[in-house]
Amino acid sequence: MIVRRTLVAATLAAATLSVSMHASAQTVLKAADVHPPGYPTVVATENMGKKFEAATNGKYKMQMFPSSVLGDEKTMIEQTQIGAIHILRTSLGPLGSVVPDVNVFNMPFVFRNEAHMRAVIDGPIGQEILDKISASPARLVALAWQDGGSRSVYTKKPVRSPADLKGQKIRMMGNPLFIDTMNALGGNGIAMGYPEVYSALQTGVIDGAENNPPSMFTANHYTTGAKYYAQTNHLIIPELVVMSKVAYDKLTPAEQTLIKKLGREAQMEQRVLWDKSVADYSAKLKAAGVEFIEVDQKPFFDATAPVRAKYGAPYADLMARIAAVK
Ligand code: GTR
Repeated sequence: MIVRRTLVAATLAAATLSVSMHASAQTVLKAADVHPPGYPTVVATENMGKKFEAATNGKYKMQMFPSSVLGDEKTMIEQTQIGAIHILRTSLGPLGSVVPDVNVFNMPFVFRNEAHMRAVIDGPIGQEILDKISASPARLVALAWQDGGSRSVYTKKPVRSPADLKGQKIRMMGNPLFIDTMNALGGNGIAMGYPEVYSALQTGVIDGAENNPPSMFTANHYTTGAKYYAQTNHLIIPELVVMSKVAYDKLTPAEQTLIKKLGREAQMEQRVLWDKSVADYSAKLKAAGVEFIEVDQKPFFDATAPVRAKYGAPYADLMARIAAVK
């Protein structure tokens, strides 16, 4: 039944796409993001679309569907795979369930800090992971990276060490790796889509979540009583822009090269916007009464060693190459 429904949905989506891509002179590329208008990822992706429109003399126009209006990231990844969404900005987190090779970047403390993560994604290893996504059976073409900063835990009771997480239900992104990470830290990891986190915090279904300051602020999570932001920085997960292979294959070779080039430009543009937004939203959170707690990262790092051992085992060489990047 589920298989049949998926097939019907896929056929309908493909039909819609071919209509939208051929019926008029202008092709609308549907883009999506969980974040609201004005968020760095949304702005950089929109600007990529505007440049693509200008460079193709209006042959293509990108239409952004922000604020999770098309669903959570798991749903949107599926819609992108079948061609119902053409361009998706997503975290690498939920993509790990679809393309397991990307999980190397999803491991806790795999990057020393954000500068290290940026050096890796900008270089050959970053390109290799993009290429693995595009070459996988997932029917996605990885265009470029974006920045999601560092994720830290926020709760209604202050957390200063892994022991303080005991018994706390913490929302994690949908990927078993993250549940294992939270459980290794002593908490109870609960998988949940991003759009549901606010009400789950409000109703007490969960005791906390983990994210970067811009997300914690723009999704209003800080208004639910989860006002202790423990700077664990346990995950530094790059984000990315992918294109549906259905849509990508309809571009001419020159347009394919162009969209990748513009994706790389968006990667650099978003980074500047990102740094500003982390500073701005951290200040806003503090002004709203959120307490930023400095923690000793070592016990968090040590507690998650089994997760790196388990998920990193098939990628020992790659992990050594990541560690060697200056
Ligand atoms: C944000 C990220 C989103 C999404 C969200 C989440 O930081 O930008 O792509 O992954 O976190 O926690 O689901």
